[in-house]
Amino acid sequence: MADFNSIVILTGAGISAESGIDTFRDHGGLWEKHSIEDVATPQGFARDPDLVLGFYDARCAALANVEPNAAHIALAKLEREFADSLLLVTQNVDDLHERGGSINVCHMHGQLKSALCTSCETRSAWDAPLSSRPPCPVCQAPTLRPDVVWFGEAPYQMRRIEEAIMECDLFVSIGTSGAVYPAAGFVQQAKRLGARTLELNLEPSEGTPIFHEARHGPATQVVPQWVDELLAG
Ligand code: BJW
Repeated sequence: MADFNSIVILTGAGISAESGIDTFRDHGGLWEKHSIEDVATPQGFARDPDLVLGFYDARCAALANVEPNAAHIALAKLEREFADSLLLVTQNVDDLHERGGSINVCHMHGQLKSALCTSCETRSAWDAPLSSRPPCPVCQAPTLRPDVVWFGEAPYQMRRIEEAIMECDLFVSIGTSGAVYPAAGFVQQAKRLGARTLELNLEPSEGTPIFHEARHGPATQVVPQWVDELLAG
């Protein structure tokens, strides 16, 4: 097995694209169809909660029609080999890493299948529409919102991620444009602390020049190939 003691993998929407989930910034992506300010900010939610709840209800329901792909499955295989020495951090709010077999997934931007109560701040596993204003299972207030991180909000589990980045000797970014912080800054942090850095993306991203190595192509091809190389090496 390859000579790395600790690996951090960051995934973005590109890893789920071939499963049929829209990315955000590609041609035809979500931000061409919806305004970020309207659906991905706390201010947008305050202005028009029905619009926002409908947007996330539809995306949550759509998860029933998609399956994990070869890239998700390859990362689960890698996790089985590296166990606690690998942290899989995803910006994605879908559940395809878990359904692909990954166990220890850090969802820094939250999850579609979770609801956050704005009254008692409890996060509850949730798999039903929120637009009908169901009661919070803990405090009963009808104040559930999607448990996703909007612009201006703090991402989840930042301490855990930063600790893993400090320790890792390999940082791999998969299927993300590198347009959104703090995730976009992880590669620089890892590199500065001495980790080898690798980008796997469909095409060169804004951040490509920062990485030691970049491989471009569809995630379902480049990810399983890289995992096999790493496990053979
Ligand atoms: C394929 C492929 C295939 C396609 N195979 N690849 C000015 C400067 C710096 C920062 C800021 C600034 N002004 C404001 C900020 C901060 C702000 C920010 O970054 N803004 C930018 C616009 C500049 N960030 C925040 O507000 C964050 N919070 C924060 O910073 O809090 C402060 C804090 C920090 C640390 C500790 C404590 C406090 C919150 C960001 C929240 C982002 N939320 C969203 C929505 C989540 C819910 C939802 O899903 O609706 O998260 S936005 C959206 O973008 C979503 C994604 O997770 C995120 C990243 O997108 P991603 O995954 O990269 O997708 P795309 O579409 O951009 O790229 C897809 C890639 O895949 C492309 O490269 C394709 O080529 C590739 N691809 N097909 C392989 N088949």
